[in-house]
Amino acid sequence: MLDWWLPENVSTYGREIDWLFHLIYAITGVTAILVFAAMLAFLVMYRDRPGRRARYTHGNTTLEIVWTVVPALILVILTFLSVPAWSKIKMQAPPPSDFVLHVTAKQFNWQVTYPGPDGKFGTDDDKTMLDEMHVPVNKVIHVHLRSQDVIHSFFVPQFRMKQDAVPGREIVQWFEATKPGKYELPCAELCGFGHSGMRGWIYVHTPEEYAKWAAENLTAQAAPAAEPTKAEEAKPATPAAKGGKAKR
Ligand SMILES: [Cu+2]
Repeated sequence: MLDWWLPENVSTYGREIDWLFHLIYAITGVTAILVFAAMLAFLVMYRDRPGRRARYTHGNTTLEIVWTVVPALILVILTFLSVPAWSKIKMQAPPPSDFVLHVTAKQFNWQVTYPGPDGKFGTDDDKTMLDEMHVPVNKVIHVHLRSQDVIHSFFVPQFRMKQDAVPGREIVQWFEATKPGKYELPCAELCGFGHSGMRGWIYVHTPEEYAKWAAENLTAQAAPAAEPTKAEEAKPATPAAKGGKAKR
């Protein structure tokens, strides 16, 4: 149901998010229909007619208790139903993985850093891409998310993944994509004048394609993928750098 208007899900935990989304959508949809139907019915039933006088009512305590308790119960039940998905995606430690990326958001780009041939971050051979991420399919990817200036939001609709990047914090998130393709990575937080242009692309490759891409782009000899001026800006990932431009 309703799948035609959500973007295709290509994430291992997407089904759980979609199920909750549809459940909440159905509850709010039915509630909206009931409210509008009651409103229309009352408009007709209590319309002005000759000889009819308005009557004062003190209200109905039972009714008020019912319409307070029922929505409260629905909210509590929804909370409990959300706990498994929420804790799996956000609260528990991510599933173990040796594939770690550092993503530093800044006005108005995503800087995606690979550890380079030595497998360590913060060394000279780190490779930083601008607005571009390449990952293999069916692999848990850890994303260490930071921001260099203001709050941004890392959002991949097809992965059902959304996480704020907050200055001064490093937030670890994860995803596992189930289908190769090119997926949009827009910033979902109004982060400044160029916000609408802040978007990147995530390329999910088959393992063979990824190995080929990595051999061409992540080895010591590979040229930086981003154009030089932007790559210069992109390299240092100091969270506190101000004004949207990193300094060495
Ligand atoms: Cu942003």
